[in-house]
Amino acid sequence: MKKTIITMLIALVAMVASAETYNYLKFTKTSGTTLTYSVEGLKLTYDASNVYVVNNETTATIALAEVQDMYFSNEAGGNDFILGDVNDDGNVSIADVTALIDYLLGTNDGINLDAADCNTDNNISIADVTALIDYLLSKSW
Ligand SMILES: [Ca+2]
Ligand SMILES: [Ca+2]
Repeated sequence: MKKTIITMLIALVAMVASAETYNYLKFTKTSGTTLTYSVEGLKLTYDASNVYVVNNETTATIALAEVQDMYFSNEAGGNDFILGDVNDDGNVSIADVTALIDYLLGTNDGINLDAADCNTDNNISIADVTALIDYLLSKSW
């Protein structure tokens, strides 16, 4: 019995040690998209409705109701996202234009920043709103 407990303790320590080597925290959302955050400077807080992710690169707000899974991984893999699906609901619509404009106005920080960079210049700006509207009208990027 004592041996079993010691073995379990060693296994536990090994798990903790290996957890420290993971480079990314990932979230799977109910919409099916995966969000990936580097653990560099990672700080996680939450309240009754949201989880707040802060690391050296970004800050993000994720609604708890939309979180299906949360896990650590060494796979960068980038974020799975649909370009233009700013509000991360699984499709690109006029609601994404609204979400993007709200973000630019500073009234909505809960958007998918990868999906919001519609013209893929690594910067979220009014040009992305234009690109998104063009996409909605033409259905091609
Ligand atoms: Ca959307
Ligand atoms: Ca952009």
